[in-house]
Amino acid sequence: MVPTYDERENVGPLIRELLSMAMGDEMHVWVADDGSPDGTAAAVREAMAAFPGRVDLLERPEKGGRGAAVIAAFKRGLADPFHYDYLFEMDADFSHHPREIGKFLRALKTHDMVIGSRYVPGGGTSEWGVVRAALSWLANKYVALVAGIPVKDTTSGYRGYRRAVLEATDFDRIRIKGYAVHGETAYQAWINGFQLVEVPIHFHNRRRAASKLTFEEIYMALVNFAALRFRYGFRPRVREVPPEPV
Ligand SMILES: Nc1nc2c(ncn2[C@@H]2O[C@H](COP(=O)(O)OP(=O)(O)O)[C@@H](O)[C@H]2O)c(=O)[nH]1
Ligand SMILES: [Mg+2]
Repeated sequence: MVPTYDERENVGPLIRELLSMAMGDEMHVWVADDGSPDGTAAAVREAMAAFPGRVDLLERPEKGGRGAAVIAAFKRGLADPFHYDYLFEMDADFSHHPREIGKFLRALKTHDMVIGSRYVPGGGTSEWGVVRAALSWLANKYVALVAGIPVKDTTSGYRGYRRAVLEATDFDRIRIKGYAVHGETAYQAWINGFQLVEVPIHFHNRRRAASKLTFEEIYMALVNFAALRFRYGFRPRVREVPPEPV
């Protein structure tokens, strides 16, 4: 699942890289575009013609937030007759590199949910200013503190899930729309007793410098994280049946 807003230059190359990986035609790419004015959807349609049956485009009428776009895509992906075993989400601008997918898949053999983490050994960020790096680090410390979730990079948007994790996720309870959705989906997975693991990734700002993060989103995120424990409960459920390795 790749959320896009004004990613015309990136989305075609990303789809090509993803679909040229070793998984054969077992892998499909779903793009959730929010009516990008730059014509991202047209670039996706070109890719759909080049890779018939392997690319899907979910068009939403207006910019409604990264998190909401991915949720819409997950709902569609779960309902798809292909019955995907694993679902992933990643940014379109090559900040999240497709070559990491193999590592995610290996981790999904033994865990329910994998988060590409900048804050475990081997992970990191490049081309980030001091302010951006400090903000991200602080945000993650804050989430760990107020929500108690045992993950170092809760705000990372590069992730893989076993379908059971997303099937158990109550998407309609998530009221926030932007980047903070990451924190809430991870919290729900943890509360539901699923096993989370982090694998190191490097977050690159290579292809486009401008971020779409706004101050309103940051503020809303802080409020939302603080409320998680009260809305969902304090302690994770212990799952009665340990997860079957898939
Ligand atoms: N569909 C959709 N995608 C979005 C929206 N906002 C951001 N994105 C996408 O979410 C991903 C991350 O956004 P980006 O601005 O690169 O964030 P950053 O790199 O974390 O600062 C990119 O693929 C964007 O195109 C949105 O409102 N709707
Ligand atoms: Mg980016």
